[in-house]
Amino acid sequence: MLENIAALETTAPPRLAAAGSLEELATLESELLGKKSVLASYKSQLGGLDPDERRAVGGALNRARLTLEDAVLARRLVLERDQRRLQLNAERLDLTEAAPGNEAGHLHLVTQAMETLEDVFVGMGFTVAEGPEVETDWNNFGALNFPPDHPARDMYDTLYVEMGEPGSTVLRTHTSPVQVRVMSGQEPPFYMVMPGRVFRQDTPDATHMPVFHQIEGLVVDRNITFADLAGTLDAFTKAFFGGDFTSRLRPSYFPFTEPSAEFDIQRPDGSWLELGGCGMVHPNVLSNCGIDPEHWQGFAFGFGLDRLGASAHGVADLRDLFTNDIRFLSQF
Ligand code: FA5
Repeated sequence: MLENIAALETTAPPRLAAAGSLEELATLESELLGKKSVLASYKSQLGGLDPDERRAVGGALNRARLTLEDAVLARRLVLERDQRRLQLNAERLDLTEAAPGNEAGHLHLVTQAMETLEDVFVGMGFTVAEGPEVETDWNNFGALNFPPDHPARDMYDTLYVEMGEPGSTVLRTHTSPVQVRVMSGQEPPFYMVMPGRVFRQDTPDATHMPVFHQIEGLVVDRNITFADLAGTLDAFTKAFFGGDFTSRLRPSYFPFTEPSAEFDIQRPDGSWLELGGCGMVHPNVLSNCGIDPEHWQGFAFGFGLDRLGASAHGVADLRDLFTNDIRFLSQF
């Protein structure tokens, strides 16, 4: 028995190490260590041996079992690692290498829309600013002339962050708080655009996402009128979409602008698309940011970038933009 066990301890590990697949390894493991293995049968015969022999054979059996189990484990780790590597290679998506037959990665449709918009406004003399996605209630609402508990706050299904006093910190619901950051502590004139990600408790559907993108515009200078706003938006429409697009303003309401309007563009086929809101900066907002409304006037606007990018490419459902299916995204 002892000789057989010692022989097994020498011959079994190389067999296990040579197993070519996890299935082969499982078969060998059951043959060498399972209920019908030589080791198991010797173990069942231990009771018939005299005490000295039993101790010697029992010890040898335990050592052999441990050696074989170690060999199984070592081989399993190698085979599993190889299998993972094969799987990773099969699923690998190379977005960086522009080799023949291998398409190079490119910017997401919404990022493209954002960068094009920035370029158009930079060409019109604007500069670009950014703000944080986690905001104070004051910057997102208070400074923008939303009184506490005012029903206008219900226009936005706000996501609150557990930080500071309850209700004092939000995921910004629009890019308008960046206006507050730009105006507070700086002297006008301002000609700025502010792109970024915003958050609302909206259920995803064809035209709504809980996380989406806006670009904010702010102009503050002397003698700025509503005509400057209309003219700027029309010049932007022509520069971004081309000469065969026109725009219109419809009366609307925002607490931070007065008067306020919705800004729509008309496509060459005659259909209208709502791009966002705009208006003359409310005097209370200027005062809240330390700017004297007797001396300075301004206008602001905020466009939804996802709807803009989607409709520019005939994408009917916003959700398709964010499922990250490379076959879909590579079309744009
Ligand atoms: C605003 O967010 C205002 N801050 C815009 C503004 C700025 C007005 C400056 C005046 C002055 P509104 O909630 O309407 O307004 O959103 C603006 C645009 O964002 C909408 O026209 C739409 O294009 C887009 N939008 C709104 N909610 C969603 C959503 N859930 N998913 C995708 N786009 C959205």
